[in-house]
Amino acid sequence: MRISSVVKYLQVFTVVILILSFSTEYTTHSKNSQLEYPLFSSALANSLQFNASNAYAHISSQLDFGFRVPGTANHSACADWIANQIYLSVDELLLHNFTIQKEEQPSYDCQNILGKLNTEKNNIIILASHWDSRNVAEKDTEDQNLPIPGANDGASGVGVLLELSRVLNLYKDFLDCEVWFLFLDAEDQGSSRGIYGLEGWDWAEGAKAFSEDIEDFKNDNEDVDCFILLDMVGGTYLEFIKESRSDTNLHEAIFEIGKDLGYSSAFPDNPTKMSIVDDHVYFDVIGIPVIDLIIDFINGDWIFHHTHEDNLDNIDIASLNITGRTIEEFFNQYYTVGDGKTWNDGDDLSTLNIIIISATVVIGVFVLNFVLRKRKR
Ligand code: 1BN
Ligand code: ZN
Repeated sequence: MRISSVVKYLQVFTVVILILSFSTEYTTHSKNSQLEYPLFSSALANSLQFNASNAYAHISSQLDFGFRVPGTANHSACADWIANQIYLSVDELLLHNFTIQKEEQPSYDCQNILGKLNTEKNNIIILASHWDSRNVAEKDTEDQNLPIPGANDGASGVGVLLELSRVLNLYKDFLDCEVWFLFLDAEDQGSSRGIYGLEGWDWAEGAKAFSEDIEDFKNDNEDVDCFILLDMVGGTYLEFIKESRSDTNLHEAIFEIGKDLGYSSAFPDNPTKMSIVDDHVYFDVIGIPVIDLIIDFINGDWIFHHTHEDNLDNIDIASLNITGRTIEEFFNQYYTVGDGKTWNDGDDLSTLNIIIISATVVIGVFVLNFVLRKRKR
């Protein structure tokens, strides 16, 4: 056989190997999407501890304080309540006080609330939600300048986090991570449709302030693995989106767990893609893998965003259950002592495999080519 033919065969072989290695990665993904999901909760979901009735009661308690708008007595009373509640289930409670003062406007006292569980561990998972409620109802047809209850937009995430803190505290000795329960203030007072919640404020002011000071809250030997934001997780017709800044591996891991638990309508195969300014943005900016578990509040079926009807009537306890159990199972699968799994190595490993195989084959072709040419001479 002539040398040029051998080299040609090898080149074809290289292309075949490359195609095969890419298709291996593809089949890993498509296999998952061929699973059949049960219509209702699976046996696995039923074995979890998250109690959605507790989360619902926490939402109701927050609404009892009235509107949680910065600068009001309701706001500080609710902050104290959240701090007391989270303190029941964590090792350490830290308060991050900050002020917001926009030109010509008064200064507002704000507070992020941080509960730390398993402080002896060095890898941190941040579970976050905003706790303030919006001062205006710009999307309502009436009383646009009056505040909204924020049952879903604010209180739902807090309710789920408080219940998750109870559950994770139950089996904290089996978790090989530290968990931060982070309640962020001043998320919801930015401008929409030309109307500010509080004059001149940006969205996610509390997250920005905390991300700037995060080093004051952690030791040098600690690292944040990921940041999971729960925002509007308790409404009827729950259907999560793929937010553009959300880490792809983290998003896939959480969606796969949700589907495996039987929650395929909340975690659809082809989620709506959207870009949303929310608390997670500032944690992405400082290099932490993030996910924003949020609905399509613009074109989705939950139509009460920034209206007076964002109240308890439009909360669905099933949605709280879906969100809480999915996050609980995320800890079971990825942060249980001895499981050895991480949510962020799947695709990286496949990519590494492809690079190694490709490099080996290409180098092999060159070496063979070189040897055969030498022999010919
Ligand atoms: C998201 C949830 N946001 C507030 N609550 C931010 C936002 C609201 C961004 C409206 C764009 C439009
Ligand atoms: Zn909002």
